[in-house]
Amino acid sequence: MKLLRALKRYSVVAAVALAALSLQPSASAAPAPVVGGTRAAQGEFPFMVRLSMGCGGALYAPNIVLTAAHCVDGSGTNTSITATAGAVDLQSPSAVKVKSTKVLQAPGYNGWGKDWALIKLAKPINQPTLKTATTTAYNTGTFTIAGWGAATEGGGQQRYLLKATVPYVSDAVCRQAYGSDLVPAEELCAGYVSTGGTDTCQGDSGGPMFRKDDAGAWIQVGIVSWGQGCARPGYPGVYTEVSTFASAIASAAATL
Ligand code: 4AZ
Repeated sequence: MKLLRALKRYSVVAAVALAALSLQPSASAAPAPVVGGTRAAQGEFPFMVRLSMGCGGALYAPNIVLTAAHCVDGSGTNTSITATAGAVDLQSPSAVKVKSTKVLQAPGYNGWGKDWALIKLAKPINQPTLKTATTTAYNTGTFTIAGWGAATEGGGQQRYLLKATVPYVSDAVCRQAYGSDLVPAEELCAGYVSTGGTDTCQGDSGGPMFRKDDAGAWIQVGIVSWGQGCARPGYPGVYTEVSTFASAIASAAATL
């Protein structure tokens, strides 16, 4: 169990190194992205953010990015993170790049659950924000995942934003994979348990898992957090349960 978490931390560090060293252009017949997905269209998920430490995020407000606690180092002044938004192609001349000013890591975060953090930006990004779930109403169904992370387990980071859909996995089924490593009140699982093949992967951490609400608007229900490898049968992806933390996130955002 500690081993799993150690692997998770290692993979994030590896993702940073990969992001710095080998941002791969993807060919037109690209292999499955995110792991098992396809390329997102320009403007399809305008709230998506790539963070320079090799994580994803979503615009919570024009000047605040919601990401994972394990993507950041603690709380306080931080001008070292660059957020890139507004383009599916990270190398697009029209991509908007904004520096951070502050980071707020979830209070009480110790590597188990509570995997959320906020990053304040030096200026607002003129793109739509992603609404966050405030109740459990949307915590089941089919979810969309997106990111610039690895398209295969151990593979390189992506230049183009990739997307896929994954079904909800119950806590009971998820516990069969992860036992007491899963914190069911704070984590949601998703994936094709029997087949594998589609999942978030290294470098997607911090990005949103989302679906449509009853009004047809995208709503964020999860934050990419961890899992055993990527897209393996029997091992769904684990996501921070946003609805559990909605009020804590709102309170924290108000202090930034
Ligand atoms: C990571 O290290 C990571 N398959 C993200 C998601 C998953 C595993 C690892 C889930 O960023």
